[in-house]
Amino acid sequence: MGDDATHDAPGWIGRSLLRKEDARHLAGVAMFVADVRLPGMQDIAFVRSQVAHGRLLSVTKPADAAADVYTIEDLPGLSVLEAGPELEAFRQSPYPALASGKVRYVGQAIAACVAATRARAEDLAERVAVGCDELPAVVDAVAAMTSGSARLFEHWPNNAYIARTISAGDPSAMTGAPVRLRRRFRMNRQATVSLEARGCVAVWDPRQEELLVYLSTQGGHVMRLGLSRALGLPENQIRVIVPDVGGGFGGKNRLLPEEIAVCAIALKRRHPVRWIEDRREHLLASVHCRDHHYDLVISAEEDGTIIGVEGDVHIDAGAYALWPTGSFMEASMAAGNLPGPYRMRGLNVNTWTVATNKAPMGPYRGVARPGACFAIERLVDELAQHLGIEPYDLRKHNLVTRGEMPYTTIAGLKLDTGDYHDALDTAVRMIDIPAIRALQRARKPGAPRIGVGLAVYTEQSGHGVVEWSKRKSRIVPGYEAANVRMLPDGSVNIHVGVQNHGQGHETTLAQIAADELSMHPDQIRIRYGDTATTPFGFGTFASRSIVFGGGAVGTTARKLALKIKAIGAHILQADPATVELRDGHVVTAQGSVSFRDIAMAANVRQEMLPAGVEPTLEATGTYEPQESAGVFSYGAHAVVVSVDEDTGVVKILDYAVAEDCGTMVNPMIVDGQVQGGIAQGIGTGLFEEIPFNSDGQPLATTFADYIMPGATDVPSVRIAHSVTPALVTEYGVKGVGEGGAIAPPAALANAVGDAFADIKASFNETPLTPRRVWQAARDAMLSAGPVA
Ligand code: MCN
Repeated sequence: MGDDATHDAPGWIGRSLLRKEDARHLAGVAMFVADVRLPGMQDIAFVRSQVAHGRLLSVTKPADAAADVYTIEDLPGLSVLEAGPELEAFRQSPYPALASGKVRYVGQAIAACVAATRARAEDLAERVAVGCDELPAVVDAVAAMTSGSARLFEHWPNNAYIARTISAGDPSAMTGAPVRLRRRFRMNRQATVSLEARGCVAVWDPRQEELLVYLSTQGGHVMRLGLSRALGLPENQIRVIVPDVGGGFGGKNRLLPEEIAVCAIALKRRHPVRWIEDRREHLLASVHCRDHHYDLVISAEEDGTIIGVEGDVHIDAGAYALWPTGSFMEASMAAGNLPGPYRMRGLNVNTWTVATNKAPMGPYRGVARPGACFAIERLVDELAQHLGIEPYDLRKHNLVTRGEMPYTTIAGLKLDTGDYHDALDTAVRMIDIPAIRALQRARKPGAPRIGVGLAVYTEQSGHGVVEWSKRKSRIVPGYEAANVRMLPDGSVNIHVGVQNHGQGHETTLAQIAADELSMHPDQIRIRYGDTATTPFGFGTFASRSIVFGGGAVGTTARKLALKIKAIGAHILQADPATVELRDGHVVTAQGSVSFRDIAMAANVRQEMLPAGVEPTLEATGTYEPQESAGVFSYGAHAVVVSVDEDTGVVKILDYAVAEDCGTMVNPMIVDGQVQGGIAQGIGTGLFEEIPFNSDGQPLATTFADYIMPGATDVPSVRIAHSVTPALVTEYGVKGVGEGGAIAPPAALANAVGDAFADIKASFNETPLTPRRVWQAARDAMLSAGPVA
């Protein structure tokens, strides 16, 4: 493990150590699901629906290979999982492992074909004939809620999974406000596009009498629970191994029907089967995300004091809710985060989570907050423009101050610690707004337009039992567990329930344990991703691992440290209260004994232990923060763009971030998380979109049509950190995994808006493709009157 050059912290926490896991990735010797090779393994290819909505009439198998083609009728005994929140008002959308009766989106799996290779399985799939009676497709979430719309589920009264109103404060203050601006915003549908797509290998192991499943997921234990329920197999007869995972970003935190089908087929065939999702399947039928519609009014005083926000939010959640929790958080989080980091007196938002004939929606980095941030930060800029105030000044006027912390927003979120003004000031200083204003004034006709955009965000992280049970989640991830074990040679293995899939936990969790045990992180290995060996845990999502997993590792290592001290003191014949741990030794003023000798005694020389002390050096513990409503990281993004008026192409000239995630365990990893999140936020803001035609056919199912930001589109972001430790977590940490992705769409749209401020063009739909930018500018020019 490499060391950092700039370390000034006393222990291992705070050091920019190189990531332990990178060596195998750089050498190309990591092992992903697609690298798993089992004797006799065969491949699965799915027959998928060609239509968005239809009644399934027949599935005809080729006569010479009928036994290798599975429909839902061939997999009896599977249970359909209830998914979504545990709320009576939430309507169930039964999602069978393979289509039954109806298909509800293009790409829904209808049959599974097994063959020696994927190519042969695909050939077989092509020979399966599907008879389908096509029905009108529901493709627009707002229109889906009108009375004439076709219905996805006949037993529902309309197409809403759930409709809720979030209301707080004084509605009359908003309706009677001196300034009221109404705007519509749209954040279009995306895929999660992890580098590694989905994958599942399954085989019945007759020796262990268990189903062995290799799965690319963000949480093996929770997926095992889902598989157990769907397959009707006890959990102690399912072992889920999660090898290296090439990113998940939220999408791999849901159980797919394909994964259930693969396991069910493995139980029938008694030889290993696998399904490796290809990129087309990923874009077509994996977890989709974003897809928000906002119709909002911001109300304010003439001096720019924001009064409140009201209006409608429609979330296009696609055809089914995925296990365990579906997409239900999207609407409540979108509405709950609309006030952002601003003081407000009123909030009144009607939300609908709508079923449409599109692939099911799931969480994606930031979950709802990129949409909410886009809406509120665009509203702030629109209000600033309307009132003739600098957007920076309007933000300063309304941002919650450090002195007001802890501050409960009008939506009930408790912003715990931090200084939003300082973050904004820092980002603005880094970007030098006066210099940009001077550039804008000096612009020659025909030259690209320059604009600067700001966005401030908060990132709720480390939320536990209070928050998840308030949301009526089926799974309440209120704690994490760790098992810390010192082996006879003094080296340490730590098994955790969180699931590293790119975040660097092998390094950061080792840094925490290294501080607690006073030993080198190289001697500590973090192990995860195997339900047979790790304690139960919820996995990695919601930027929770540093708070929960880090807390579990730290507090459990601390427990073990006490035992190490007791044994060491006994060997040194010293009072345990007088010894301390130092660099792999228990030391007193008189002498020291190494962990190696202590571990030998504890594990294989029991006679050396003090009376009453159990052998072995092992501790298991769970951890939850002192308060479970969450701790809020935050930051301000400032971006400078140039826009070509003739083509609408946006280029990023500079990008600066001021962020605060409390104590940083590994600042280099934090920077990487911010930079990576921003790359994805740029994708949302400028490039990525799955449009649908009126028949519900997706129009971007390859990388030729689904545009990802490339290396030249993502700038090297300048990042400034401030550190306001959280008060209720171990070490004062707050999560950081999603923050980078929240603000970029808002900051970019504000920058493009600023570039066209003279003609008051509005850029309120993402991604800001060249066509959309050109069109919005054109519309504004035309409505401004004849061009001089
Ligand atoms: N960290 C730190 N100090 C802090 C906060 C975090 O050193 N104050 C480090 C942590 O130790 C960890 C990393 O930063 O190594 C991220 O920690 P955390 O914010 O707790 O987030 P999680 O580890 O729980 O990861 C989940 C988060 C989410 S929700 C998405 S989505 C996302 C993200 O992480 N998906 C990712 N980052 C990703 N990075 C990669 N490479 N791949 C993904 O799929």
